[in-house]
Amino acid sequence: VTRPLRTQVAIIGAGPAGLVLSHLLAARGIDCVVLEDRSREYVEHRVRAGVLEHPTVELLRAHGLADRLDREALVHRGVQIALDGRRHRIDFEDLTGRNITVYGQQEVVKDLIAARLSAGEPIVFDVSDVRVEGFAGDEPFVRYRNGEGSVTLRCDVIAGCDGFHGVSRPSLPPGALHIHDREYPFAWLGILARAAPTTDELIYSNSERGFALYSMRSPEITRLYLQVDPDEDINDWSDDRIWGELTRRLPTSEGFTLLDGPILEKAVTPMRSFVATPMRCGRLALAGDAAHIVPPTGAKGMNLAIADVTVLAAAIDALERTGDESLLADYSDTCLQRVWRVQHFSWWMTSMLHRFNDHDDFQHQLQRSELRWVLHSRAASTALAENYVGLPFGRIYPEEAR
Ligand code: RFL
Ligand code: PHB
Repeated sequence: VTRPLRTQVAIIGAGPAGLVLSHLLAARGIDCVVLEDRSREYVEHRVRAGVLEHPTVELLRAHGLADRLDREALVHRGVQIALDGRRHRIDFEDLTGRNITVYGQQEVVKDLIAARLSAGEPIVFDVSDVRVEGFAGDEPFVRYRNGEGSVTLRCDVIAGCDGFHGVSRPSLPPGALHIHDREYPFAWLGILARAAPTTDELIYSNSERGFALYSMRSPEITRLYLQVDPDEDINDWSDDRIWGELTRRLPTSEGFTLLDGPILEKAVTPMRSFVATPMRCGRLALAGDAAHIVPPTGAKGMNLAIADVTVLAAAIDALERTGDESLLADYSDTCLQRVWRVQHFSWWMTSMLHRFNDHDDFQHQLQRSELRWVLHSRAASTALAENYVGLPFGRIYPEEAR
């Protein structure tokens, strides 16, 4: 057993939320320790999201964290949506003056880890038995084990950035949280393939056989997804079956070629909408997937995680600098404005693009009508574009009284 350590902020989890928070705090001269239960190797190679919103890129740039991103990432000025094999383009630049950036989440994570370690700031990987305690009062602490034994880390605030399966959310007292959630009758089978992308934009395809998404990571790597049953066994999907199904669902007859290649990675991801409220209990604040999950159709999860921690960093700054707890008290309400907007957008994109119950013809006709309206009306396309490129961080309805 080692003697208790002390820091200003204990951050649980080295995903996008925890790592970005560590940089935002460092920029304000606030000390923190990031605790991660996986290895550095593991978190740097976990394949996940790929789309960065405009405000996310601006934030990374403003903190000097976008050098490699600016060299290597792909800027997309719009997105394509296919219906019945016909492609339509939503032009983000024209509709909003903004764009999105395609850059793998694990690349963001690598850059954030490298920048923090090279500044000599701590990230403790491979910890175990993490426990968050004392947060109902103003002397919270975290207990964990590392190679040397059991450690107690005292702090002013604990940031629960440990994802959906972390320890922070389950550590709240029973009854402290209200859970709002929804499950969908499908999942996504995602692959990463060594094959050159043949368009410079993503294609979201609503087809009679189910949803498919054409995305990419680099000029050599494509990222593709298929709607499948939630209990689908990945072993039933040979590479040939995957490519065959992608060919049928993507708009391949209309001047778009799907190049295949070796599949480097495949996995089935369940789809879920989930919000735990409030996002704070005393000195424990939840951020990112620890507090909420969105279905991936809107490409929002990583961006929303980063939006949360910008609010949290400002709240912790006020507390540390002047003892003012009011921003921390408002943290949950401030975040939830944007969280619910993004929840709605992600649910809306999911509902417009997937194949639902075959027997509900009325619902099916409504879905097609809505999607056609979005593709043909400038007002409706603008609504999609504005949400997709990313709403401002912080309070999105600042005029509403607190
Ligand atoms: P993370 O990334 O899950 O990080 C949490 C970290 O906490 C660690 N951890 C613990 N550490 C210490 N002690 C414990 N007890 C711990 N328990 C867990 C974990 O190892 C991990 O390192 O959460 P964070 O930071 O909130 O970030 C959220 C995002 O990762 C997530 O929302 C996105 O990946 C979602 N997502 C997408 N988001 C986008 O913005 N754009 C996309 O295009 C997009 N596509 C996707 C996605 C997620 C997917 N999957 C597989 C879930 C596509 C997929 C397929
Ligand atoms: C991805 O490239 O992984 C990706 C892109 C768009 C989404 C979800 C995932 O909506």
